[in-house]
Amino acid sequence: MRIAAVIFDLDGVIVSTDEFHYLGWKRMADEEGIPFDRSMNERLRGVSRMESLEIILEKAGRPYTDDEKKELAGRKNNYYRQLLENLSPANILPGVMGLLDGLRQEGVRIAVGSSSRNTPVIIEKIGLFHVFDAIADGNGIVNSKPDPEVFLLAAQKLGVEPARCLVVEDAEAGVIAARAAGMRVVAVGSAANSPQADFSADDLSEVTVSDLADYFIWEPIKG
Ligand code: B16
Ligand code: MG
Repeated sequence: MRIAAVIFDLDGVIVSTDEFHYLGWKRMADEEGIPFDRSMNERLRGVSRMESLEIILEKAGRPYTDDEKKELAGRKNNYYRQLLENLSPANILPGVMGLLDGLRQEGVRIAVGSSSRNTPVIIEKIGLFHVFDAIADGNGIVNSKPDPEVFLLAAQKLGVEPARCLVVEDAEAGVIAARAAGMRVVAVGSAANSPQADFSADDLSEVTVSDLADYFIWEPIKG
């Protein structure tokens, strides 16, 4: 199947906000006396805010009420938003701009597919708002990755059938979501070498449009 669009995950693919998520959760967990470390954090990649909290609370010494859970998730989000304050185009990860430019030159449509409800503020701060043809994020979906909903929404917004979309992901949950959407997958970072990925790399500085052309055939949608 010929590829007409590439859908990029945000945290961990376009920008390293994954580290800020970790620091926000870690601060909240420390305050609550809940054990939390970087290996547990790996399970939160691509997973929604409330589902992430439930994973952290597996290690809590007591049950939390729904109101308490809302407060904990809100507190973490405030810490996270403070860390986002200083985000700028300098935080765009290596290789991203070159790949976006190369895809544009091929006439391939580009989108963001992220579980994050903070996607609009992040894309604005890194100066890429004008660059994407569509943005699908946690504000527009009910089910987060590994459910395919966010990627199917991105494809719909792009006007491209799912089988002609390629997803770039750093989370195993995102790789599974992309496959469930019937899309091809490039896996980077933590998801590199995922058995379900079509192509893997440590990061996007190692991936050019011509590297991908050995695996995927570009065919822009006309009009
Ligand atoms: P928020 P992605 C995901 O973004 C993150 O990987 C995940 O760690 C986070 O919990 C989720 O967004 C929700 O984020 O709290 O900002 O709504 O990787 O799908 O771009
Ligand atoms: Mg991610």
